[in-house]
Amino acid sequence: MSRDGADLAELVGRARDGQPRAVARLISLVEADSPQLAELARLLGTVPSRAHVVGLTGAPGVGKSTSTSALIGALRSAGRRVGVLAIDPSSPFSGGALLGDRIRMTEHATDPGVFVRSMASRGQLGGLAAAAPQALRVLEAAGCDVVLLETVGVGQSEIEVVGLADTTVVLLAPGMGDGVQAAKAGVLEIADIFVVNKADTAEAGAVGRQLRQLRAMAAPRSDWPVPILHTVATKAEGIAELVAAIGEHREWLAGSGELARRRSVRAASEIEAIALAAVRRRFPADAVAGLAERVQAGELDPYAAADQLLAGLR
Ligand SMILES: Nc1nc2c(ncn2[C@@H]2O[C@H](COP(=O)(O)OP(=O)(O)OP(=O)(O)O)[C@@H](O)[C@H]2O)c(=O)[nH]1
Ligand SMILES: [Mg+2]
Repeated sequence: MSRDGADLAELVGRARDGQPRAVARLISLVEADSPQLAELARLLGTVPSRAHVVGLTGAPGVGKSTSTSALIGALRSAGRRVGVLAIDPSSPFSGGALLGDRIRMTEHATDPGVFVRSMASRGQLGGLAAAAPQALRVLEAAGCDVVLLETVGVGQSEIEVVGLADTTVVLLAPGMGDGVQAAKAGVLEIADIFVVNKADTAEAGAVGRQLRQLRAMAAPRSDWPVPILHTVATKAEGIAELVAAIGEHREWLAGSGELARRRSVRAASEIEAIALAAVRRRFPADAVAGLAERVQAGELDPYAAADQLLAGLR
């Protein structure tokens, strides 16, 4: 663990040189909500981000990790430097490490142009909103052109992760029971690209048809025509088309002004999360516990208690 600014600057320098251990240590600092994060942000600088952040989401077992691995292969062949951030919002511990381990064990393990890190939610106020953009900046400093954000775990957390991406890829697959069901439950609105994975299985055609029907019924969110692609991630089939669609979406984002809009929304959540965490850190020790006792004893209502807490900050 680096102890002072000089060490941190050295670490950032090594990350910029693309040293995987330095990248790993910086992302660990981010994950651990280190007091050095403000200094880290300063050292990383404020240039506009070049890296394209691509979120992959979908039900468990749909093929996110397999697709991520296939995408890394295709992007590397095209000479791009790739970062992968596996995010597990459901757990305060690194459940996502499983994915990192899996990818590290594949053919990309020794490739110096690939950085794979997993990050758990800090389980705090706006944990991910504050932590993930900073982790993305670290990966970008290390020269990543594309960062793949893979969600681990399910639920409304997927939506939170989507807020971090420039382009959101929603994966469906036959036999997941909830494939198209998930699409009905709001994923339709967040997808920039649909992928029907496991196209080598019998029911893949039916999933594609149902999805096309749903897409036809939904009001278009923008003039971006959301494509439905079919892949066999295990054989990297359809992955070139997916890479092409991701590239086209990136161009559309830039040309339409939507890229700047999405990134402003992301920055707003990040700023709020940082500010709220800073406020929380300034609560006097045990102040909340003391007020809570008075609320439960019926001496104080919770709004008055919150006012007292905030007044104590000034
Ligand atoms: N037949 C077939 N199997 C696939 C395909 N893609 C992935 N699989 C298999 O589906 C299983 C789940 O794939 P993963 O990539 O681990 O899925 P995931 O979405 O990352 O799963 P979680 O991380 O648990 O949510 C594995 O056994 C894969 O080998 C495909 O295109 N066709
Ligand atoms: Mg996975």
